[in-house]
Amino acid sequence: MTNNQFPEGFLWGGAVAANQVEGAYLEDGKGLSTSDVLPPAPARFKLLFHGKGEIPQIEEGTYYPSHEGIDFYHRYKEDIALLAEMGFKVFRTSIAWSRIFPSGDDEHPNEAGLKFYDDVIDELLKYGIQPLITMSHFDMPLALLENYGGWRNRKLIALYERYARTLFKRYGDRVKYWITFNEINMLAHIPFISGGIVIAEGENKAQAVYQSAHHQFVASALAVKAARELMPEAMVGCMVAGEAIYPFTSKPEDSIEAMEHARITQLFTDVMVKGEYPYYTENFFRKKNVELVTEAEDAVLLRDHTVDFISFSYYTSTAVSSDPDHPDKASGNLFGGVVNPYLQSSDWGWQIDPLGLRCALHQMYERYGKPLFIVENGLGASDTLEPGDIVNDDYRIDYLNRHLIEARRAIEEGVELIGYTSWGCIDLISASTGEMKKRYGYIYVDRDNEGGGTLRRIRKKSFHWYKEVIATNGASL
Ligand code: BGP
Repeated sequence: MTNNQFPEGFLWGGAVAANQVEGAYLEDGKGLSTSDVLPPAPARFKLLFHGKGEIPQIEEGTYYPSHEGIDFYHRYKEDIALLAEMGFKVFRTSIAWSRIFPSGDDEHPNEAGLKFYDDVIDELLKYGIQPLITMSHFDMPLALLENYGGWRNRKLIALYERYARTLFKRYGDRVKYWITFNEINMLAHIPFISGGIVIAEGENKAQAVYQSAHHQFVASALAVKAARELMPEAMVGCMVAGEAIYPFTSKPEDSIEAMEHARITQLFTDVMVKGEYPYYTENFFRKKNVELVTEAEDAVLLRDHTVDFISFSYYTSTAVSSDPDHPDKASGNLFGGVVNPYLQSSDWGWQIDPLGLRCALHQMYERYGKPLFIVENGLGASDTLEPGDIVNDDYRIDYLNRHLIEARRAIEEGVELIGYTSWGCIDLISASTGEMKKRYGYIYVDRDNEGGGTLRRIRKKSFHWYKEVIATNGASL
């Protein structure tokens, strides 16, 4: 690492997810997925967090932007060419489980679905871009929820393992980097989209959440095991929504509260990285009235098949207060917390904290000592397309620039960071709002919330900025 550059071979790129870009939601044999039945905001919010006690259905008369996405399904060649123009070394996308096994438990995989990802992967490799594949990113076949109850049912472990083995056999010769579940810790916050679980009226949510999480942990361990057998060179990672956590004041009670808040995510990472539940689990579960149902072999599977790297998203930090009546609750932050008076917020209320990224990197590296990969980071903003096809997104450049400088500092300070894929490198459908207008991309997509627009792709100012960052391996920051 010289002249302010990142380490040699650093994996620069961007990230998207199938259900937020592909569209073609019922094409070529794809089954309905849990993300397909989520309407845009405001109706979406309630479903994301709590469900309605029943499985949502597509409502006639409602427009679902995600059903067409940005039409990546048909335009991936044009999009990948633009990513290549920026000099991407890696591109993170997910595979829609419902394209491969439309009902989740079908006897045979859907060849047309498999073929689509063959084509995407080959197109990436044509430009020397490594695919980083998330196997489950906020979607799963809806039939698994209807017929099994989603991840609360242990039977999903075997179905996921079969799905994983199908992917590894098909793509293992070309894909080195894999992630088993996107933001697995978000199960604790948005259980429907994250785990395909609907919480019934009056049900103990924590019981459903942690039982489902346990099943995902075992499924992930079995995927790691399968990867070792089928693709010995592959790297399999876990993925969590990351955050820096601060006590709101120096009051000791706030520190204790912040520590407890951190444990929610640490439980997820500990199991997948260290291979066992952390020491505080028994008490943590007792307080939440959780009684985990496990099988004898689970502990051994978890212990023997831990991940190779830790990937995480980072958008914001969280200030935690012990005062339940604190007047300034953070809005838009899925982690909860209160407003941090030292930080500014995005238009969606997410507080902007580049130094927090450096804290998060250190906290994770100190705890686990494994390679880290930032697989999401970025600013959701509503851009303006000016005459002459110009998008002056200086605010985005500023956000990304400041975060990358902190990432570089963390590397200088000794953290092993292997790559950075900013979120939504091309504009896409927002996961939390289901809408198009919250944009993250270097590439503008001419599409509005109502489905209007030509879908044309336009390079934003940040496109040229990022190209330079990659070309200089970070020295231009
Ligand atoms: C993460 C998800 C992504 C993504 C991102 C931005 O939680 O992994 O899928 O969308 O957040 O969130 P949003 O789209 O709500 O702005």
